[in-house]
Amino acid sequence: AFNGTWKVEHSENYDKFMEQMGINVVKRKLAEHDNLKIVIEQTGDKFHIKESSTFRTKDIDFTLGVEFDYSLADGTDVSGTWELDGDVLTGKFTRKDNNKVLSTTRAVVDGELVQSYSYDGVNAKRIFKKA
Ligand code: MYR
Repeated sequence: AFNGTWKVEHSENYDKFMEQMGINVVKRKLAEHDNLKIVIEQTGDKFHIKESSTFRTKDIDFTLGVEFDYSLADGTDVSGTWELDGDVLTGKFTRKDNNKVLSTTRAVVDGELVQSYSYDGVNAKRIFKKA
């Protein structure tokens, strides 16, 4: 269900979320228009993700339940896991600089990929349309 090419269509409360993450206003303004595109290829419990945006392109490989390292687009390093809860991917990532947790989910809702983000009490969403 997750497989395909997904392009960000709109975001909700993403600026506040990034602010809580400690990202400065200049980077936040750029990030609001990052044209994020993710290509997801799931094979069993293995995922290959190609991320591209105005900031970078990046290949990510992970296996459900297995911890991996990832760097956010602003350079913040995190480590954590994705799990599948029914039809919802649930990610729990810990920042290496302050040990705070960033929680995220991905679910396909009415043909759109909805990704939620939660950090330090602030929630946001990004909604992606299939390309
Ligand atoms: C992936 O599955 O795409 C890689 C792992 C994702 C880890 C968590 C992503 C959170 C991204 C939040 C970006 C906000 C910038 C402050």
